[in-house]
Order: sequence, then C-alpha cells, then structure tokens
Amino acid sequence: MPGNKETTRSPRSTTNAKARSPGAPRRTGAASDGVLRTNDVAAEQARAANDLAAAMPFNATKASEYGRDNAVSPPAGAVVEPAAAALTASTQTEKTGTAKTGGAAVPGENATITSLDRVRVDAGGQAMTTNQGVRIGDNQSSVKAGLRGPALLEDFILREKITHFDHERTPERIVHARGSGAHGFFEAYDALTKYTRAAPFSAKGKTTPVFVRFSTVAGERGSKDTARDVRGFAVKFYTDEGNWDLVGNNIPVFFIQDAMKFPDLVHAVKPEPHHGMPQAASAHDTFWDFASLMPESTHMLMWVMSDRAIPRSLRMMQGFGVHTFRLVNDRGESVFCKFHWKPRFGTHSLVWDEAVKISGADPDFHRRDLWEAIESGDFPEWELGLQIFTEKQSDGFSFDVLDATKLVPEELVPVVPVGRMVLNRNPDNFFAETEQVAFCAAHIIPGIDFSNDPLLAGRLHSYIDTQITRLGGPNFHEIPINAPVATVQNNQRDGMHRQALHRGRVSYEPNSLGGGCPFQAGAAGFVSFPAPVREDKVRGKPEKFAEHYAQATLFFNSQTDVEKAHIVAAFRFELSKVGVPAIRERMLASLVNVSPVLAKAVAAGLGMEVPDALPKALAKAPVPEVRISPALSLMALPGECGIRTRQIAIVVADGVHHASIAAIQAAIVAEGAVGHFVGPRIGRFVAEGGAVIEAGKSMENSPSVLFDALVLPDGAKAVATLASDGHTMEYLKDQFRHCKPILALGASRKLLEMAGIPASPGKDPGILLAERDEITGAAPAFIAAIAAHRHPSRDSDPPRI
Ligand code: HDE
Repeated sequence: MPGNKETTRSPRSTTNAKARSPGAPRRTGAASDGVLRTNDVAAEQARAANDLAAAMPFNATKASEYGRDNAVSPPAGAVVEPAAAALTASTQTEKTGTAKTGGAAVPGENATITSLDRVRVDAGGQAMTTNQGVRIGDNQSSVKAGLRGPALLEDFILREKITHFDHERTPERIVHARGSGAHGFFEAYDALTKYTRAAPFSAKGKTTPVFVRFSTVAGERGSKDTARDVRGFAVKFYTDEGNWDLVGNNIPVFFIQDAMKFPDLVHAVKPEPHHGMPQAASAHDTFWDFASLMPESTHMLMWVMSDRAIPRSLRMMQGFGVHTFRLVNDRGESVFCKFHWKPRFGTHSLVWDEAVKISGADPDFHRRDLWEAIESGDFPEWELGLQIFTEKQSDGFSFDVLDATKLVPEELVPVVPVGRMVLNRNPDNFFAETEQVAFCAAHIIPGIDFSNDPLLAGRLHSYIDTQITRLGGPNFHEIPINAPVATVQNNQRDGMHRQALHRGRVSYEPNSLGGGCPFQAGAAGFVSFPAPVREDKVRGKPEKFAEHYAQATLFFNSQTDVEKAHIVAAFRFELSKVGVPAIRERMLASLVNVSPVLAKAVAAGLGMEVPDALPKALAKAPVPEVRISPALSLMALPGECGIRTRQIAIVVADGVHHASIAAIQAAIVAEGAVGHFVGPRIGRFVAEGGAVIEAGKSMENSPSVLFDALVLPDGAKAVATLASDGHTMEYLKDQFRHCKPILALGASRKLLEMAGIPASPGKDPGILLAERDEITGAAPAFIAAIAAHRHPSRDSDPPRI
C-alpha cells in the first residue's frame, strides 16, 4: 500500500526572518554571514520565502493520494508555520494594518481599515473549506465510481471549484484597463473653509484615507506598463461626508472637447478592429486619421508625444483633475478651481528606446516599481495644489475654462499648495482592491461641484453606467474597496449581490411608519450650486472652443531643447508607423500651425516636404496671456528626494575587487538607493581574496534598461570574464545611449573602451572613473550624477534618442 497516512508537520522554520517594519531604514547589503547582497526589500522577502519553502522540501502527502485506503481516509495536508505572520501576508506595509500581524492602526490614516478588515481573509493555521464552510477532506482527486471508474456528477466539491474558476474574470475596463493601486492618506496643510466646505479641507492637519489607481489608457489589462500613453491618476477620498473621487490624468488637458466624441476617440486609438493590432500603441493609421481630423486634439498630442507619456515611475509624474471644478463654501459662495498633484520624487521620464526595451524586459515595470517602493517604506508622495479663480476672472481669459483641451497657465493663476498625499500601504489582493475599485467622476461631496465643461458632463453619466456591467450590477458601491466610511442610508433596495440587510418595512420616503427616516439632510447635505442658466437649448459649442493651436504652441515653446527633440522623435516614430501617406501629410499640415520648426523637423525625419498649414477653424485667434510657461517643462520639478529608490546595477563576476564595490554599495544605500548585484548568471561569486558576493539578478534576466545607473567593477579576472560576455556590451551601450550614469572602477575602464564609450574624465558628468581605493572621493560625484537622472549633453546635437 503506497503512502504514509501520518500528517507531516514540518518542524518550525529555523529562519530568523522577521517582518520589517515599514519606514525602517533599508539594510545594507552586508549580511551576518559575510556575503554581500543586493539591499532591496524584494530580495529580503525572497530570502524569507525561501526559508519557508525550504522547510517543506517535498510534497509529503503526495504518496497518500493513491489507492483505496487513502481514498476513503485521506490524510490532512502538510503545514509549515511561518516564523512571522507577515511572511505569508500579501504586503509588508502593515503599519496601517490588521490583526493578522498584530500591528496597530495609525490614528487618522485608517478610517478604511475597519471596513476592509471585515473582509480580509488569512488562511494561516486554517483547514480548507467549500464556499459553504464545509471542511474539504481531499483536494487532490475527484469522486469516481471505483478508482479507475467514471467521475461522478454528484461531486459538489469539484463542481463548485471549477464553476467558481470558470467565472474568475470580470470584464476589463473599456479604457484604463491596465492599472496599479495603493492605499494612503491625504493631509490638509490648512483649513480651506474660505473657499470650500469639503471635508478633507475642513481643518489644518486633517487626514483622509485614500485609495489611488494609476493606469494606462489604451492597452488591455495585461498590456505593458511602458506604452506611450496618457496615465490615469484616480484618487478615491473616503471622507467623513462620503466618497469623493478625483479621477484625473497625468496630463492636464484632453484630446476632445465634448463627450460626444469619446467613443470615436477610443475606437480610433484601440487596436484596429479587423486584426486586433497594435496593442497599447497609438502608432497606427486609425489614431492619426482621427487625430489629424480633430485639430482640437493638437494640444494634447504635444503632451502625449512628450516624455510625459513615458514616465520613469508612477511615483514621478504629476496628476491633474483636468476639468474646471467648483469649490463651494458654507455660505454658498463658489469659485472655479483646477486640481494639481506634484510628485515629491520629481517628474522624471524614460526615453523611448528605453521604454520599448523595458516593455520586453519587464512589462510590469511600473507596477513593480510602485509595489517595491511602498514595501520598502519609501512611500510615494504628492503635494496637492489648487488654481483658484473666479468665474468673472475666467470670462476675461483668451481661452474658455470649460474647454478641456486648454489649461490655465500657472503664470496666469498660481498653484497654491493645500496638502499632501502619501501612499503607504500596498493592497492585500489585486483583484478585490485594484480591479474592483470603481471610480466615478460624479462622486463628489458637499463643497465641490461641477462646472459646465461638456466633457465632464458626459463622464458624470459614464462611470456608474460602466460599473454596472463591469462589476455585475448596481450594488458595486457595497464592494468593500468602494464602500464609503460614511454611513449609507437610502431607500434603494435589492439588485444583484445586495449586502445590506435593511431592517423594517419602510423603503420609501416620505413615510410615517419609519418615523420619517432616512430623512433628507437639507442644507447640511449636498446642495447643487445654483449656477444660472439662461440660454437656448442647442447642440453645439462656444466660439472660443474653435481656437485649437495657441496652447499647443505654448507647450512646445516652453520645452527645453532635449524635450523638443524628444517630441520631434516621437512624432517621427508614430507617423512613420502610419501606412497612409495622406494621413501623415494631414498631420504634418496641422503641426505647421503649432510650430514651423517642429513641422520641419518631423517632415525631415519622415523624408517628406513640409505641406501648407492646415486651414484653421478660427482665422483670428485671441492673443494669449502667456507665451512661455516654464512650469510646462518636466525639468521644472526635479524633486526633493535625491537618489532615494533609484535602482543601481553593480556588475560582478568571479575575481571582482570586493572592498570597492562594497564601499560604493554602502554609499548609495546610505542615500536610499538600491544597489543590485548583477552577474553573468545569478548566484554566488568569489571575489579576489575569497569574499563572497551574491548576485540576485543576471545580465540576461535584467537588462540594463531596468536600472538608473551602472557600476563596473575592478578586478582583472572579473573584467576579462565580462569582456567575453556578449551581454556586457549591450549593457554598457544602452546605459550610455540612454544618457544614464556609469561608474567604472579600476580595470573596468577597458570595458568602456571596448564599447566605444569616450571616458575622458570631466567631459561628461555622467561617466566617472575611479581607482579601487578612491571610492570615498568618487561616491559623491556618482550620487550627484544619479540624482541628475540623465546626462543628455552626451548626446549628439540635436539629441538623437
Ligand atoms: Fe474616463 N472613463 N472618460 N477620463 N477615466 C473610465 O470608467 C469616460 C476622461 C479616467 O482607475 C471608465 O470605471 C468618458 C477624462 C481615469 O478605474 C469609463 C469620457 C479623464 C479612468 C470612462 C472620459 C478620464 C477612467 C472606464 C469623456 C481625465 C480610470 C472604466 C466624456 C480627467 C479609473 C471605468 C480607474 C475610466 C469614461 C474622459 C480619466 C468608460 C465617457 C477627460 C483615470 O467610464
């Protein structure tokens, strides 16, 4: 008889691994066993997971799956007790946490914790059950009439399991399908009661919990993160006056002016319907056909062709509410307002060649970056700023503030900082939180109201409507991630998946049988701002909307030379993928209206003549108030975080000089960066003198595009090995081409020569040479070079990437 019926309880793991408290300083790579390792939190967690896995070296109950005796009396499954509860948790960011790790909730940040704790499930120490709570004796085999006989329909355990599996997917979002989310809080700098009675701004220091979801727009749920695309920036504030969703983008304007055109825009940019290509890309005929026939999209096109559309990190991009909103105070007075999120980590972007290569090397690049930053306690942070202006003031602007293809230049109306948002907890479950979260532009609270922006009006309908299909009915607000922390009371009843158990027999109002409850709140509740309406009912647009180019020109002219070169290159790339010459020509004709310099450069890149300018909808445009806006350049926000969270590759091989790479790792780790050891393969390498270094990544599994900077090691033997490895030259060439910093120690300068990289010290601040005993002197310059992010001076003029 095969099998052993004893339950195998492996001994408690001997690991010393403990849950790292979030916010704790990162460890350096040097461990107690003397092996030098990468210092990132993912590597620490991987080591803890390894201890757990090692405690179960084989499937101890496998042999007990066979034979009649085991079938009628199956053994219990093997169990290993983790050294710490957090080792089996989804996330280490448990500070805002649950009883699962015993962590106390931090006052003020955690109003969502109670509602989410109610549904958090942790399997630690628990037996497996059906959905009816019946304990499952055997999860390995289906029920059969005899060991070799037919499977039986009565097997409710198999049928329940397969049926649930069959329905695991819900429809993905029609746009913004690909996204990543996180929990956090918003903290008001000061009371803003002069302008608004909105709860998050009611008092200095007040905190409101938030859930944020970032997304790309065009690609499907499984598409790459680094597509050239607008990024969604949606924030759900769980305020004590109900949920407020600020559903914005990382670009302050939009392609179209009226909701009527949204399905057309999305159909044009999505994969073409006959063959379903291309995925997550605007570089195809239908998009540019539509865009070139819709001149109001030109301003947005400038942003989308700029490096804003290929951010380095979701943590390094701005967010914008896009539309003009209203703030309303408790006296019923209203001002107009635009919302801005400014990242503390600064605005940084990829370059196109890098984005393309990353999409192959790590399609989850942004999701991973956000996750790891939060896990490591380096919490992403943004400052919320408001542009506040009166309706009367806006009547005098050269553009219409109800037109979502226009921004209000910061030089015209300054951005006033009003608070900060910190993302300090990863979700426990991607589907339950990030996938099921339902944002809605119509979710506003007392103190905030809509303007008459016709694009916004369409959104107010669309979001709830789409959730009914996507989340299976009208009760999606009861899904825990969507449930407000404020009480929900109304007479809506029933519908698919209803959770609330309403008591009593009254579900109407007015009523006397329920004592009149729930009663309308009157002036204490939401009251629409009484904006006067006195015109004819028409299907049309205001005259000012007909001006399509002034702000596209403002944007282009406000960019640095490098940014302009990248915009030219992006138009060149995208239009080169357009197969119909007439569409390319039409788009070029439109660009002539933005800037003849731009049109000429793009035309040259396509081997075309510059056409005549596209006829304008408005012959005589009003004079713009602002002609150059430095705030529109990515360079305006370098950030306050130095090299924190930056990923540095330190290349190693057998025979490296140990002390110098240990010293450079310690120097960058001290500044909050992650120093990854990358070898010709993963695993251990023996340095000169016998010390051991463990490479967590290989040049094959982690190309250099995944890193912000590169260190080449000293050590003759290691350099010889690296020189003979084909990946090394690609590593170097890509780092150089993408204008990222390289530090070559000692003998490794030979590798620079082999790659044709000019290594004359001082000429390029991003290329540094140092001997093995010069690390103390070299480290500050290297750190400064990483903080500068890129060194475009290295590039030819005009820059070619
Ligand atoms: Fe959206 N948009 N949108 N949009 N949008 C959706 O809602 C829509 C627009 C934005 O992380 C959908 O739940 C219409 C502008 C973000 O879950 C849908 C119009 C801006 C997200 C929808 C617009 C946005 C969405 C798809 C024109 C920037 C992702 C699934 C009238 C201010 C939110 C869903 C998340 C998602 C409709 C235009 C931002 C179909 C009709 C302008 C960040 O309802």
